[in-house]
Amino acid sequence: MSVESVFQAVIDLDPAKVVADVNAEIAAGTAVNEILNQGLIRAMDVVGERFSAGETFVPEMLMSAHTMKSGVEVLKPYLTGEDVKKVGTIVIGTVHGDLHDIGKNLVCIMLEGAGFNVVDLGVDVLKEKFIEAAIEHKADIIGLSTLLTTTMCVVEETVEAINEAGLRDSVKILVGGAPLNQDFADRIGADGFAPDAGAAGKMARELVLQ
Ligand code: B1M
Repeated sequence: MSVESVFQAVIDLDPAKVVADVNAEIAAGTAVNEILNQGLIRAMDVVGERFSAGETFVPEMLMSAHTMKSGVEVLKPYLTGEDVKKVGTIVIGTVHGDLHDIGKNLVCIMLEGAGFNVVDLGVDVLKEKFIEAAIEHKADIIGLSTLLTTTMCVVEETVEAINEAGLRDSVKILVGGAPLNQDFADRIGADGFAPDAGAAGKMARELVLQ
C-alpha cells in the first residue's frame, strides 16, 4: 500500500477505494500533504493531460472530480487545525463562467485551518454577489478563484467592480487558480496571489495581519 494506490483509485474512478486507501495511508502514518499532492492532486493532473490529448472527455473529468472529493473529505479534519484563533472573515468563490471548485474547496479548508471564518459562495459567482456578501459578512478578504483562461478577464472585471463599490479601504483581494500568476495579480490590482491552497492560507494571514 502507498500513495500510488490512492492515485490509481482516482484514475480508476473508484471513490470507495479512494476512501479506504486514504484512511489506510493515514493509519500508516503517511504525511497528509503527500496523500493530497502525490495521491489526489497528481491524479487530477493526469486526468487534465488526458483531456487535453483527447483521450478522455467531460463526463470522465466530472467523475474524477467526484472521486477526488471523496478523498479530500477524509483528509479535511487533518488539514484544518482545531483551536485556531479567528483572524478574520473571507468571502470566496469561483468567478462567473467557471464551474471548477476542487481547488477552491481545498483553499477553503486551508483558510479555515489558518483561522479564517470562510463564507464560500460556490461556483459561477457574479461580481455583484461577491460585493453583497463582503458587505453582509463584513469581510476582510474577498477570494477569487478561476481555472479557465477564458474567465481570467472575469477576475479582472470582478476586481474592478469591487473597486467601484468603494470597498478597497476595508477589503483585501486574494486571487488564485492554475492560469493566474503574480504578474496577473499585480496588473489587475489584487492584493495577493497564491499558487496553491497552503500558500493561500499563509497569504491570507499576511493580508489581514500586515
Ligand atoms: Co475542466 N478544465 N473544464 N473540468 N478541468 C481544466 C481546468 C483544464 C486545464 C483541462 C485541460 O484542458 N487540460 C481546461 C482549462 C484549459 C484552459 O482554460 N486553459 C478545462 C476545460 C477546458 C474545461 C471545460 C471548458 C471543458 C468543456 O466543457 N469542453 C469545462 C468548463 C466548464 C466551466 O467551468 N464553465 C470544464 C469542466 C470540468 C468539470 C466540470 C468536468 C470538472 C470540474 C469539476 C469540479 O471542479 N467540481 C473539470 C476538471 C476536474 C478539470 C481538471 C481535470 C482538474 C481540476 C482540478 O480539480 N484540479 C483540470 C485539469 C487540471 O487542473 N490539471 C481541468 C486539482 C485542484 C486541486 O487544483 O484547481 O488548480 P486547482 O487548484 C489549486 C490551485 O490552482 C490553487 O490552489 C488549489 C489547491 O492547491 N487555487 C487557488 C485555486 N483557486 C485558488 C484561489 C486562491 C488561491 C489559490 O485564492 C482565492
